[in-house]
Amino acid sequence: MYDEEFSEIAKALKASEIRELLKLTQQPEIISFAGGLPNPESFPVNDIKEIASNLLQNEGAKILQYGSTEGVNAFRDTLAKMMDERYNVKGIKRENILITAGSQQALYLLAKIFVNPGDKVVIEAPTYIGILTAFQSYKPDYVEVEMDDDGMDTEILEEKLKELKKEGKKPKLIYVIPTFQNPAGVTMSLERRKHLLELAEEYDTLVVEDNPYGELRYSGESLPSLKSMDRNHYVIHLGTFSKILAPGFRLAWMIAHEEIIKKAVLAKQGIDLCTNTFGQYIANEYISKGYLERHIPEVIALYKRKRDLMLRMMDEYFPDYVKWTKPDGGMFLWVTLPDNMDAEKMFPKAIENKVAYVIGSAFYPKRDHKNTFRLNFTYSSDEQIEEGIKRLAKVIKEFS
Ligand code: PMP
Ligand code: G9A
Repeated sequence: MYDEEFSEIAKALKASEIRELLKLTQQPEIISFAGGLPNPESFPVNDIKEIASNLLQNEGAKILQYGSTEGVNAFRDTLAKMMDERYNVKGIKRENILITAGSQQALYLLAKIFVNPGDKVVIEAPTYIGILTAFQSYKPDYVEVEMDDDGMDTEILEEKLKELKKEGKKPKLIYVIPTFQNPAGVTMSLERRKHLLELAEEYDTLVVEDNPYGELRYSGESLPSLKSMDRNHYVIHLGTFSKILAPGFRLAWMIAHEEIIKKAVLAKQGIDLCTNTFGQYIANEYISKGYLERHIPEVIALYKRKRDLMLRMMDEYFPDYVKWTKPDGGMFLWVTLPDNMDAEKMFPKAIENKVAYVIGSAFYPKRDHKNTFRLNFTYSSDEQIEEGIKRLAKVIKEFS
């Protein structure tokens, strides 16, 4: 229907696997390890109620008004301070920060301002489904770089950059989720972080550091963000409140060179004029009162318990021909079945057994690597994790 009316871009739009799965897994009897949902127990409802009602009482007129496209100034200043004090990112000014409606919107803005059809964009393989959705209308040509337990293999990246250079090509962006990657759960080592930045400079290519999970570390040593090591404005850093406060706010921030922020602001003006002002004032208070600093350890304690439980259950119940990553943080782990098993074909069996995951091929632009899938360990209750892993182990054994 409406074939004559819909644009070429609209005709080419495809649904995000995760968004579609969310509908399916909302059935209450299914235990879902699919969506990357925070646990609702982690939402600080009472603190937000207190802040919102004080704000409404004292500053109602201001906080309900339209705001500037860049974001509320006081909030941007708070974020600049937070980037300095919490993340050791120095020299950030208001002008380097754009507030976006989730980092999903930041990804969309980056596609809009950087990508022409056929431009090379380097991604980790596997990568976040949402970048494939955000970039789809801009038709990039993806260059996939494999990962191992230390994140993106930068030796392979170097080879690929060299090959491209020989052909007279240079990628527009290198997109990475260096810390507790979605979907693989792995973290890029310090050596590779340094190497990646050296390559960015040598090949004069921008790096997008998407960092929704960096605060959620349950074990191991913390590592510096790429942005904190970036001396020459090669890194565009994306942060979000979705996983440390609540995704319903749709609040995130982009940090980049002023000229990039200016262009992204122009792109955003045509999309939504500005990000939700009320939410920005609430989040600003939440940080300024020290609530965020107090809250993050609570989220970490909850998710550490869930990660440990899922790993323990998998150790006990999964057959030994199945392999999986052991994440030090974040929300996901990545499961690899033997080569001859197809997690896509197994999926209906999982649903019959009332348990869900995301098929791994959805995280690859070419939809290969069919023997893999992703599990989320943060959303389910402890009882659901125990029962769900037993169900999944049974499905795998019956299917193999
Ligand atoms: N990037 C990555 C890697 C993600 O995992 C997510 C959410 N799952 C997002 C971006 C988008 O998050 P939001 O729009 O809620 O900030
Ligand atoms: O689409 C969503 O709800 C965000 C979740 C992302 C993910 O599961 O990776």
